[in-house]
Formats: sequence, C-alpha cells, structure tokens
Amino acid sequence: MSNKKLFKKILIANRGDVALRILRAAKDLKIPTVSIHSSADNDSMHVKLADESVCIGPAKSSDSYLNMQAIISAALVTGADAIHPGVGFLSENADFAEIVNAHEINFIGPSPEHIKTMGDKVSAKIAAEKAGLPLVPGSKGSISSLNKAEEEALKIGFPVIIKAAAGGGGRGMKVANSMENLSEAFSSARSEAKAAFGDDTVYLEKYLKNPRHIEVQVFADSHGNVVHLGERECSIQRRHQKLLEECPSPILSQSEREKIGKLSANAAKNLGYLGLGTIEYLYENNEFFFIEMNTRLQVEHPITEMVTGLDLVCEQIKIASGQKLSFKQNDIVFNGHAIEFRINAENPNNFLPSPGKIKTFHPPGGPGVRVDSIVYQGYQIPPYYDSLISKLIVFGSDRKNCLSRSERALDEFIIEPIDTSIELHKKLLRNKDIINGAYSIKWLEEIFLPTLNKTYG
Ligand code: MV4
Repeated sequence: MSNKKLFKKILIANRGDVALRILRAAKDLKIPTVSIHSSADNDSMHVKLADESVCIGPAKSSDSYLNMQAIISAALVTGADAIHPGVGFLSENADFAEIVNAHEINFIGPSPEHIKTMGDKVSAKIAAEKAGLPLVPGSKGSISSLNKAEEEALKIGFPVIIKAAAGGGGRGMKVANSMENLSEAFSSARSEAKAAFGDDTVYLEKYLKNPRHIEVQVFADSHGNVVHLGERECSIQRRHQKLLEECPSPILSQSEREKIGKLSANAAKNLGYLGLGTIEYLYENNEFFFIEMNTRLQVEHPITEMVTGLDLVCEQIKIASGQKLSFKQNDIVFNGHAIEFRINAENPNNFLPSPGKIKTFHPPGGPGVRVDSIVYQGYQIPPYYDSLISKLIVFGSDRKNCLSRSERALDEFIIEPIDTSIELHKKLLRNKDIINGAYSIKWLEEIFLPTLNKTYG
C-alpha cells in the first residue's frame, strides 16, 4: 500500500460526458470537485454535479475551455490542487501541462515532455522505434524536399502517404499512387499542414490500403510499474470520427493480443512514461505498425473498463497523486466483450450537428448496459461544441451476447425530438460484416454508407 495522500480538490478542465466521467471518479474517491464552464453551459450536467463551478468565459471555446489563464485562475481561486484535462481541448497541450505544474498544481496526465514528444508525429515515431515498437516503413524523420520524397518513395514503393508532423486525426495527409502524383501530394500536404498547424513539416510512409485501427491501453505509475489493459478495435469511423469501438478486437488471436499488449507495456516502460496512455496501431496482414500515441484518457476507455472491471479514471487520479498502480499485470483479468456506441446529436444522412431542446430522454437499462450521458429532459444542447451527447456501453459474456444486448439497448433508447445516431447504430447491428467483425478503417465510408439507404431505406 502507498501512503501518498489523494488530492484535496480537483478542477475538471472540460465539459460534456468526459467531465461527468471525471466528476464521478472524484466523487467515488471522496475528492471535492470544481467544474469550469462557458456561459453557454450554465445549465449543463457537469455544472450541476460539481461541488463548485466557475464560469470562465463566453461560448467560444478559444475564450473558455481553451483559455489557459482563466482555467488556472479558477483553480487558484477555488484552491484546487489538481487539474484533470479530460479529452480534447487542452488535454494534449504540453504548454498547458507545464503552466499547470508551474503553479504547483498537479496535472493529471503525463509529463509535458511526453506530451510534446508524442504531439509531434515525427518525434513520436523516433521515440516509439527506440522503445521497441514496429513502425510503418517510411522516412526516418521529416522530409524537406521533393527530391528526398522521391528517393524515399522509390525505396519503399508506391503507394505512399505524406503526413503532417503536427497532424494526427487525419488532417494534412495526402496519398500518392505513383511518381506522377508525388509532387502534387507533397506540396499539397505541406500547404495544408502550414494552414492547419502553422507548421509545414511532413514525413512519408508506405500507404497501407486496407488496415484496421487497433489501439492498446497502457498504464504506468511513478514507481516503475507498467501494465497494459488490452486492445480496442476502433476501425468503424467516418472522417476520422469513431462511431463505435469494441473490446477485444474481433480478429486478434489470443497470442497476437498478448504479444502486442506486452510490446506496448514494454514500450511505455522504455519511454519512462507516466500515467494513462494509448498506443495506436494500424493492423494489416497480421502485422502491427505503430502510428501515434495519445497521452490522455480516451473517449472509448469505458469498454476497457467493462472487460477489466477496473476504473481507469480513479486509477489515473491515484497515480497522478503518486500512488502505486493498484494491480499488477497478472491481476488483470479480461472477461467478456464490450462495445461503445457513440450517440451524437446529428443528422443521420449528412452527419451535420442537430442541436436542440430535449423533450424526451429515455435511456436503456438492464444487464450489461451503461449510459454515460449529458442529456436530461428539458436540456438545450448548445450548438458550439462536439455533437457527442451520450455513450452507450454494452457488456456481454461474449461478442454474440454483447451484440444481442446492444440491439435490445438501442431499441429502448429514446431521445426526442432531435436527430441522433441511434438509428444508424441499429442498422449497423443488422449488417453481416458487423456481425462477423469483418471490417477495416475503409468499411463504413466505402462499403456500408454508400448502400445504406438502398439496403435499409
Ligand atoms: C495511415 C493510413 C494508411 N497508411 N498511414 C489517419 C489518421 C492518423 N491517425 C493516421 N491515419 C492513417 N494513417 C499509413 N501509412 C491510414 C490512415 C487512416 C486511418 C487510420 C486510423 C483510423 C482511421 C483512418 C481513416 C483513414 C485513414
């Protein structure tokens, strides 16, 4: 047992369902909470459930949820000794982590150095390779001229992909199928990167045509203990927005699972990493290739919680306060199957946000069903933020049982009168490729959505 004291008060520098998730963990640990919010979120659940709340600015995120000075001031005024950054917003901003630490407030996350290294995709790949992870074949470091790009492309063969070092999440990526379009891909990737990130550094990789996206959850404490918590299958996505995730991946064998888990935990150890992290891979032809590492809690963490029975956010808070991991690798038992369905307030055809006032909210229940939601009857969804309003997480003894319970849960779920992704999820569950787990990162956009209205009308 570790005798390190937990924090006195945690400020949650976020909104939405993740803010609720952190509030709930803090309550379970008996730690008082402070919510921050914009003036558009006066009536939001994360404000209602916190012990204290501070309005830190107007609706616009850059003036509120991204306003570092205002957030630090709120922490100082309320006497919070720790800040949890949540997901998105400032969660992977190394400067923010540094400023928080400089005010002698604990940043619940890894060191600013690790955030910085992983934020730059070129330095992330160099660090990952040193830590023992397999990379997608490609340039060592960044590519500064077309000549160099041509040289690399000849070495590894077409197709190749040019990616922004400051990118991630799919922005600033261009594929070249042959030498003829490499020049165009190189210059457009660079100018897109410059426009989006103010940095035109790019690198080159072999383009994998039909991979799956599989990520491994890792956890490290400040006493040298490192574990992995298995993988999550995240291939079902549209325009880099995940729609559903499952745990475990339906296609990995037990030996592949153990191998990539061990490799990932070992890499976190070699990196000297601290806290919760996610190592992202592309998986094709039975091979894993590191692409990025996320240095924060992830939206899809609940499916890992369902199959491990662990509370990742409580553990994250304990580790940030200096405690030891409360479990060793051998204590972690993977049980059953879990799927997370992201319920967005959006039009099912054009995926445009559909904010509005909720008249009816009836969440599902019963065995294996968890709902993390910001919705309540009468809630007015503000139009300024992410359209994710609820997460339905379903657990089953195995994948078949999980799919069956998922259908039952989605059928019970009523959110009116706005459009949501509930109907889309119901259609997905009736699809044979989903039932068989036979999909890649291309499947939703190239196979499922184009035939959606023909098949399900
Ligand atoms: C790739 C790739 C194919 N080959 N890299 C997209 C976002 C960023 N995280 C990495 N991404 C990709 N990198 C190589 N060498 C295909 C993608 C990709 C993708 C990756 C994960 C999840 C969804 C995706 C959707 C389209 C493209």
